[in-house]
Amino acid sequence: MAPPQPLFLGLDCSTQALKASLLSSDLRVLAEEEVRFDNDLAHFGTRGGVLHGPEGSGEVFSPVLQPVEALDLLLERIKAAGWDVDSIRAVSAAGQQHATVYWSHEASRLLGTLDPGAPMAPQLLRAFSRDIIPNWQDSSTGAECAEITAALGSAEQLADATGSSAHTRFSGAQIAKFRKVSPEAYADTARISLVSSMVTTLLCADGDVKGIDESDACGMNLWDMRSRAWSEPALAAVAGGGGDTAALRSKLGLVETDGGRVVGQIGQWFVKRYGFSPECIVLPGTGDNPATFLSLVLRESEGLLSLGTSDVVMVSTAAYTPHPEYHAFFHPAQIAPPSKDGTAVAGAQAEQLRYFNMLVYKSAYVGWSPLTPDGSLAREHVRDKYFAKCWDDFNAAAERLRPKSAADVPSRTAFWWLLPDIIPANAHGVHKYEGRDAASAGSVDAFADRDAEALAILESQMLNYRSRSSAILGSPAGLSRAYVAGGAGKNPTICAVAADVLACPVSKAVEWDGRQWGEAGWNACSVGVGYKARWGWEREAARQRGDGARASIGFDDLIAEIRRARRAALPAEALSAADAPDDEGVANVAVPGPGAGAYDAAVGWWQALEARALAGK
Ligand code: ADP
Ligand code: XUL
Repeated sequence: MAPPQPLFLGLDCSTQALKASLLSSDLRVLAEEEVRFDNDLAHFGTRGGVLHGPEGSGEVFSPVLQPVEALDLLLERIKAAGWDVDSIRAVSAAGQQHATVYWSHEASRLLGTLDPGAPMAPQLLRAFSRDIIPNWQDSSTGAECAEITAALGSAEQLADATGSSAHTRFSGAQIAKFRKVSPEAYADTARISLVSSMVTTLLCADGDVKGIDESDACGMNLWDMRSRAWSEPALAAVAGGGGDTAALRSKLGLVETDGGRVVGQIGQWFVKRYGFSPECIVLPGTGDNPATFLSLVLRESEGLLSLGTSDVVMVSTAAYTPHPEYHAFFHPAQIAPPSKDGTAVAGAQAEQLRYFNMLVYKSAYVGWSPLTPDGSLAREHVRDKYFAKCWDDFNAAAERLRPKSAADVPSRTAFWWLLPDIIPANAHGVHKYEGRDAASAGSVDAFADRDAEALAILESQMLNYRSRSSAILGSPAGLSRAYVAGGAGKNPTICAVAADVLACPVSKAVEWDGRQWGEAGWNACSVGVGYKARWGWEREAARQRGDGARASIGFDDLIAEIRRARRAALPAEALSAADAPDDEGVANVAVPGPGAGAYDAAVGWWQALEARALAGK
């Protein structure tokens, strides 16, 4: 009998749920399970996975035991669903970015002596020195942000060093606030994890608190991306008390610089209680956004437009181009050389460092509000105001006015900053302009042609993404491909305008389900770390058999190799289908049309009008 095929597990511990994806060796998603915090762990009383501090405090957090209990329940569900956990050979986790977890001095002993006869959560009651995890929506750390900024000099200098200017949700400010508000509990903290490294620690349950992943460390305002070491001035600002950073360094621990390094084996608790194989290896976890980035295997100059409640744009680059407006992170699956503070990577070959940049079009730092985001809710607002709440009417209006040739250069644009946004900084108000000359274009309250309202907001948002992604890439050509995700990514007109304005194909992940091609319906985040688990396993297996070259295969290369093999094995009907994608796993939902050339001439015009709107002129 043929040996069972190896399987791979990705976990996604985000704001509202803990999700699991089970992957085959050729990266097909075989099954998914989830635990939703509000409903499945109702005793915590969360809404949207979080609790709020006193009115006006800006505090948003979740109970620290929530992810631990969720893991207990998830494993029960996986068992009830009959997953072949004994065949899982590697696992990796994703966690909400920025959020910090505080381990007590008892944590190591408790983690190393878990009784497989009982669930994990009741055994870890004393493993934490803080009973909450501050959530990324928290906005209570304005003072600490100012201190960190001052320590580095300015917002520009902080962004230059750590990849981002100060944000209330970032870990550095959150740790500093905890130190001030609860000095004793802070002193009693043995280690500080991010959610991704916390789940990794639980998966190994060997008594060792696992290191923070270098890509996720970039969401802390503490990791100096140029020297690839903890930033001494940032640490000093967070540690306070005359700048003694040694204790904080030891709480933060080492940083994992190789996203595919084996950091441990699955814990005995998992083996004995749920039947996992002791051979199952654990790879470093990473942030939820980096994990989503991995699920699409974004290559240099490719981007992701996540058009949900708010818009998030990710851009993959080979160069480090920090800017206070957005966030720069290290690529989450690279074999980076050991950093000064990091762990060594035996036998691995350093590859060229890679990055991704994230533009978050919402005021997460002032707390979530239904009116805050400059994303779908602004689009929805325009739809409701001018098109009777109907996407079909909105789309028809935009379609009627879209440029039909390169000569059809746009002459109207609109900025919908219903509440202050962060990109660009201090953006507020609604501003509309009509006229091809930016300096003399008239400022109007509403366009004479109502249909222009639909096209103007879409073009303006896409010109924003084109303008800034081109600046990040250092090339006017901008993105070479844009993946779309989120609610508005289902709208064909929005995708078509995106393809025209960005002058590149707009794509989605697709799958052959045995009968037809369709949009991949899986949870991108847990699948992204599932790919990482597969990559780490391939390299570890090669290392064990002494194949040094294979042990340092790059993430993108391995995934491409697997996809090619999978494509070669597809039935003829899949390849001959009218909608068969050129690449296995990736299909274009829109490509630049005859009017796309019109936007080349519009970028500078739009930039000048954005400056006018910011100045309120
Ligand atoms: P979230 O960001 O909360 O995960 P989604 O990704 O599901 O949510 O996106 C929700 C948003 O998608 C809504 O704000 C809505 O405006 C938008 N949306 C849903 N359907 C369409 C559509 N056909 N066209 C444009 N936008 C849409
Ligand atoms: C990103 C951010 C959120 C969380 C969501 O900066 O704060 O997207 O990662 O879990």
